[in-house]
Amino acid sequence: MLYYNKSIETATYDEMFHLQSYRLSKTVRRAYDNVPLYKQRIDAAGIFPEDIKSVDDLRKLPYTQKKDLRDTYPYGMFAVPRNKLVRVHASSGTTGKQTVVGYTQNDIDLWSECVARALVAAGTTEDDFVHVSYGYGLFTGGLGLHYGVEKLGATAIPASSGNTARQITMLQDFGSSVLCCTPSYALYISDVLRQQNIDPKTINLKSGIFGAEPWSENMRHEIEARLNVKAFDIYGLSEICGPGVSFDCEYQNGLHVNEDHFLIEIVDPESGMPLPDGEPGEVVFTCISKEALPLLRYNTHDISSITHERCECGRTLVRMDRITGRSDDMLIIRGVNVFPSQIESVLLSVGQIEPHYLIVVDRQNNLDTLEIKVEMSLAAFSDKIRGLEELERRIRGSLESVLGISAKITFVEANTIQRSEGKAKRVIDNRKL
Ligand code: DLL
Repeated sequence: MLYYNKSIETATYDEMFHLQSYRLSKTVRRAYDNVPLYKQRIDAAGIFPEDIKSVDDLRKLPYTQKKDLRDTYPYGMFAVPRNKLVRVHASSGTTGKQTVVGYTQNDIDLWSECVARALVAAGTTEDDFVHVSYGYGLFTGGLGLHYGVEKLGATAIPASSGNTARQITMLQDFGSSVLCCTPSYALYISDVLRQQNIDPKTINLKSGIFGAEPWSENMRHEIEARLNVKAFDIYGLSEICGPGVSFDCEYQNGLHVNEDHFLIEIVDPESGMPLPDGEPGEVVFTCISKEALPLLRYNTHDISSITHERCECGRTLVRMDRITGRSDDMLIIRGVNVFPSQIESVLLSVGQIEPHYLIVVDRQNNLDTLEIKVEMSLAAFSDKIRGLEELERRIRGSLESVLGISAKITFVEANTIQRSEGKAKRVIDNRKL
């Protein structure tokens, strides 16, 4: 099976444009009639819902922010009566109240199809046993993947996260061929395999579907080598539906956006103006099929760029570049803008270290300091001091030449940096305390 929904995934530009325009105009009308915040915003913008006739009119609409969901917590932005909801999820967020999102039965069905498309693009078939180690619960990862697996007709193993030793036994015994979890949990699993002297080849995994946090191309290579799998990226966020907003295909060349349901724009973080293909900026989505929570021009603050160039897989769906980070996670160190994923990429290109690191930013005497704690491989750690000095020099040199920042590199022993079963926390910024 090449595609889950061939007519959509390979639609012509005109077909997609017409479908999107039809859905967009209907959604704007529904949002206006049912969500007080949208009526207010659309009135304030001096437009009428019927002014939005096609995708070309998208720019006339006001933006939505996470704050709007918080201000109307918990259900104020739902466009359907509560008895039409079949499920709610919530994203924790580090500050403030949770963001609550809701789904009608149709919303769950379309979300499951989006995930099924991602699974098929990663080579999953009805014959596969899919081990889902994203957390089950209010987080959309576990149930999102689960419903997609069932929609496809493959077999879901709802392992959830935690108890890694038991997960490994299940991977060995249950015949799982696909693993779904965060990239950092995939690494953790590979660590435990090593500790237990289990050859990953003895587990029959062929692929991994990893997402929910930024990860670099070098991290992809690392995970592919350690787990003996092909690693696919999957992106999404609760506010838009959950995992499956966009997904990698076999060419691993950008993530195809399910744009028959979610319109994507890239906007300049400063001016809010939409940017052309190829230029990085903040990712903005408009939901055009969802019933319960039809967010219009929702600014995710994730950073990416898009391309309409044809992909070798035959899908015509617009592609977004892997997320480099969130604009609010960007570190400004002595005036230089850096994303943690860029640091990760440099670290992993140097070799001889484990893919576990912690970035510590501080301010001393009004000057920003950057320390990167890096785990050494066991072999390198027992190496002579001269070898370590040379490695430190190489890492510092690469950081300076690639990112233009200097950093203190501290080597720590293997297995001392805290592992993550979900989204990893890799930055400690003491300046904000
Ligand atoms: O993380 C949904 C998800 C679950 C996606 C499982 C993929 C797999 P939230 O908890 O609402 O939803 O967090 C959404 O996580 O805005 C990004 O900043 C980040 N994120 C999600 N997927 C990726 C990815 C889920 N593939 C936030 N690459 C988003 C980079 C990602 N960042």
